[in-house]
Amino acid sequence: KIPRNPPPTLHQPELWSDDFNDFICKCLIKDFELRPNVLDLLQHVFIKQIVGREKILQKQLIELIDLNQQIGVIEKTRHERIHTKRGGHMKTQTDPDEVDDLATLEVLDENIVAEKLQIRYGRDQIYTYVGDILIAVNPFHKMEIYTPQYTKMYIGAKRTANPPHIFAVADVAYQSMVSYNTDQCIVISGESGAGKTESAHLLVQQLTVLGKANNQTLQEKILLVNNLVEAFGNACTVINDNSSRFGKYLEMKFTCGGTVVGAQISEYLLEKSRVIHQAVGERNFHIFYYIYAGLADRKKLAHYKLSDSKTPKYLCNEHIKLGPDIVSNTFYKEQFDAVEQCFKVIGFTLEELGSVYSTLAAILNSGDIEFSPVATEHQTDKSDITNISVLDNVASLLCIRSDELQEALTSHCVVARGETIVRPNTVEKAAEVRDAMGKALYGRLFSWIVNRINSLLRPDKDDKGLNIGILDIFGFENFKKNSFEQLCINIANEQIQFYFNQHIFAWEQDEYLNEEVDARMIEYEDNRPLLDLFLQKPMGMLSLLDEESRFPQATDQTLVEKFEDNLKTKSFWRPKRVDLGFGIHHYAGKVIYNASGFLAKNRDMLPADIVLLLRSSENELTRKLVTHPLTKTGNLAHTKGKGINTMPSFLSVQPGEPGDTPYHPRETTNMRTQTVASYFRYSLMDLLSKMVAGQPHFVRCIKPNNDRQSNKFDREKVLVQLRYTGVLETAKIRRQGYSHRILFANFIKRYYILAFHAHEEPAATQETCAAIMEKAKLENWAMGKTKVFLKYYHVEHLNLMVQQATQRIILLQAYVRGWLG
Ligand code: AD9
Ligand code: MG
Repeated sequence: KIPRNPPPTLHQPELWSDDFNDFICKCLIKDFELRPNVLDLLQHVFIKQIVGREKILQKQLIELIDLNQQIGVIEKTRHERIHTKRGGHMKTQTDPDEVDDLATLEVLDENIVAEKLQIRYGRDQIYTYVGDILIAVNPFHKMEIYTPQYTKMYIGAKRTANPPHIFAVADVAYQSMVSYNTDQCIVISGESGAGKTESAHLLVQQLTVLGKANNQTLQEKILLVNNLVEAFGNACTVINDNSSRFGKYLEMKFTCGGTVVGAQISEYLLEKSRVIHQAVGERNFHIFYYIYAGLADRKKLAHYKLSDSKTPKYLCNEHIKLGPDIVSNTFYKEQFDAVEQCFKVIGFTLEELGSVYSTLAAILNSGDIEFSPVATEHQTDKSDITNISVLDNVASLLCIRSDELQEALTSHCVVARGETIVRPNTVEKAAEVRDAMGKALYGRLFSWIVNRINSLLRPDKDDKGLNIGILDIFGFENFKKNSFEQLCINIANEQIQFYFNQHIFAWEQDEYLNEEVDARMIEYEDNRPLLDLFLQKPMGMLSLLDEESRFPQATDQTLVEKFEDNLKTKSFWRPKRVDLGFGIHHYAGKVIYNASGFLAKNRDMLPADIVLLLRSSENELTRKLVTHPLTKTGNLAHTKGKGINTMPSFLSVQPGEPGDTPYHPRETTNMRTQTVASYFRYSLMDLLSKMVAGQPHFVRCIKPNNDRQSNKFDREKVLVQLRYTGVLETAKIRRQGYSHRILFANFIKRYYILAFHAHEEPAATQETCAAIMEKAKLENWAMGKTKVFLKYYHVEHLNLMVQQATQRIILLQAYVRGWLG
């Protein structure tokens, strides 16, 4: 029976009579816990019309309750179905070997963890959780778990409803972004060949679906970005056929409502030296082989001055004799077509494409320029070019004058007491200049492509929006011979490990103390001393390297001696009987480096004569690659003869200007002091600042064997990785710790509808939060002084409740609106 006295006004529910309130509550509370929201619903859409319509209202309410019950039944069946499905062929709850989450293990030790992973791996269950962290063991074979059905299965699903999966990580990041209105950051780590890049692709794939791009083309473009930059930035190494030779932070841009609207990439530290030299058993960047085969296929080799019978020097490697094979390689041809397609879809013009190919061809041709010594009356160290036709080819491809190129390669200008003197280059020096030009052109071309992609995929509106960043850097490397590149790569990994530790252990434990939450402290391996060893100023390794790079007389030998004199820690040592060798005990193991070439690689000079010449090119792209803002100030005389190691102007635009990367440190400081090490340090800091701004999610890739074999699980190899990545400690802290710490006000803002009326404004206190948690029937959470401490599954449960509540309200509202016509 409906009581009389309905509320006098829509917005004054406090004036509603208690018995009317009670009645509605009793009707509705019976079947679901949505009392406040259903009240709101009634209040907003049809209470006003109640007077005189009690009979109709009664009927309609009964219908509404009916509908509500039906939705409840549907939800219940859906849940049961999912569970039965998993019980059927994925999971039997009683199976003691079945652990989706290592943090739930009764007994935690490294052997048990490795064993569980091995059992799962044997069943092709490559993903396992450690609390909220995902472990991905490389399957080394194609798996049928990335199909559209799987995509669908993981959208908005409760984590425990499905087996662990990389798509679930994408989903959690996406849902957190939308729910909390905060940027997210997914950090993928693991050694070379562990599966980081593949994981990054899968994340982008799932996120584009979640972000429901309203136009197909944008979705397609974003999916192609990775393929394009990887054609230029990846190469075959002894460890991985598709090894990333640069670090990549891909940010997917969303509106506040969660629609994907663009993407931006930051690239870090491309291994340019690979252009001119590859270690035994390794290859140059993929694109060189692709373009060679692709152009051959189109009978365009001659147009780009490439031979179909003689392999360019930069592609010859003592142990891989590719020879003319490249030309007929079908895989390369297909890849070339695919890359060209990527360029076109993303929006590069045909003219730009032509310039990109010319630049690549120019680099390949330039490697074949040969020099021989010329003895003249006064000088014996002059050099000459022996194959002028090759020189002409390079000049024509770069649209510069051949005689000027010859001049710039075989001589250099020195400015002494205001006078410019031309000095000849020795054969060695000329070859160095040639190689420096090849490396610089390639490095700059790569940056230009990335910048161009960024300008083409920048979101239309300049609104703040939200983003999810995906970090995929080169993995930890330990080769037979490790050089400057490996040192930088490993420092970057050291930094990422530190960030992980900070998040998982340090900050979490600090917070328990501050908030007076009772939790046992977990010991972990802190790699801070190592980071200090590398990055500290002025006595860290990179600073010492920079200092030494400034002395013209310094040699790689004096550099290692400097290291030895200044780096007094047990993580650094000089191995006996290794010339120029030094050892570092990284978090991931001991690596012996060879300092040969460190100074030159760090200085990374491109002679000013070459820069000036390239700036005179008739090709717009070539000019762009070397245009430096210094020309605008007319300040070039200072650089003449000294070499320029600055970046091209398209990288130097101020933050916020369209078309370019947000910063460039090299422009702001004295050019002569700018080195690869200082730039590297800067980019590392920049990367970290981006990462720290978002809420992190971690994916830890594990390589199950060194032979790239599927179904082979090398327990020792996995144990080492588990040990150095701190998986065991992570499991412990995840089991007993609280991964989410939410300020009272934020917590209440998000979850109050689970326990309060929509119009209520409960105080931001411990009591309010506790009321919500109790209402949600959750246990094992903790209350701090200012924050609620939750385990990851609490958050999941709460979010699911909110989501269900909203969905149900939407359905009921639609229904009620239907009555109202
Ligand atoms: V490096 O540090 O860039 O050298 P990554 O990026 O960690 O390395 P990558 O993702 O390139 O490794 O994976 C190496 C190879 O493992 C791939 O080329 C695939 O052949 C294989 N792989 C990795 N993950 C998967 C997967 N989820 N399914 C199938 C995979 N194969
Ligand atoms: Mg990779």
